Amino acid sequence: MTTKARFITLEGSEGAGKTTALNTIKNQLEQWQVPFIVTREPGGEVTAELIRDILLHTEHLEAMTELLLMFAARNEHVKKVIRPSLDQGTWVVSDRFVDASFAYQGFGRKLDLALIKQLEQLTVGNTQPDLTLWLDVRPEIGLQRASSRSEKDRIEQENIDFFQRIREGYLNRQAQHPKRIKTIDANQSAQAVQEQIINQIQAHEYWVKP
Ligand code: T5A
Repeated sequence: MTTKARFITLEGSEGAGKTTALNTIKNQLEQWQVPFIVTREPGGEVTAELIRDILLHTEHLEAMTELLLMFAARNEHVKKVIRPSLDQGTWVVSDRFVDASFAYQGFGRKLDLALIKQLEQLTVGNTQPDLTLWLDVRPEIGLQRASSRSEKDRIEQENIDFFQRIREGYLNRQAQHPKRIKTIDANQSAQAVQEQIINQIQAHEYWVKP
């Protein structure tokens, strides 16, 4: 096992099962006895959490405003929480990160991908995840699961075409970053999803000895 702190992110559309996946990752890191924090986006830092509230609960936001607020929150999160944690040897597990902006704002809202790339360079820089687990669920299954929960936030109220485009966005990101982004078939049972996650974490080339 390497001693360098690592950065793991979880991605997926609504109802993909990120909550269960987070618990599985936490258990694995506890077993490895590495120090870690669990955080989320949008949010994960005091000001970023305030921005999250605006993002999820404002009745209407222009797509460009949504994009800029996502990155404003991310800038606070990266500079004040993620980077300092990694620098002091603490692993970071984040429920969503920059891939979500490409999928949701780029593909979902059809905003310019080159602009998103620029914003990524400005805010994230080289604080890129070492491993991203993308929980790939068919939108109709994910939305059905998510509907069993309480009130929908602003983004969850979008139609199925929006979530189809988000899936295309994640497929596109995975094709561009095949070593970093590992696909988990999240249409399966919770137990089967959990097994895939454990396998991917244990097998990941960055920290497992050959
Ligand atoms: N966003 C975020 C952007 O647009 N751009 C960005 O850059 C970023 C960072 C955040 C929103 O912001 C958007 C994306 C989001 O719309 P959020 O609440 O953090 O909002 O994100 P959600 O995706 O909404 O997260 P959730 O926690 O709501 O979804 P999960 O984690 O995927 O769903 P989960 O784990 O709660 O599961 C849903 C239900 O399904 C069941 C669970 O028990 C639960 O009841 N379930 C399963 N059932 C059967 N089989 C399985 N395998 C199951 N897995 C889970």
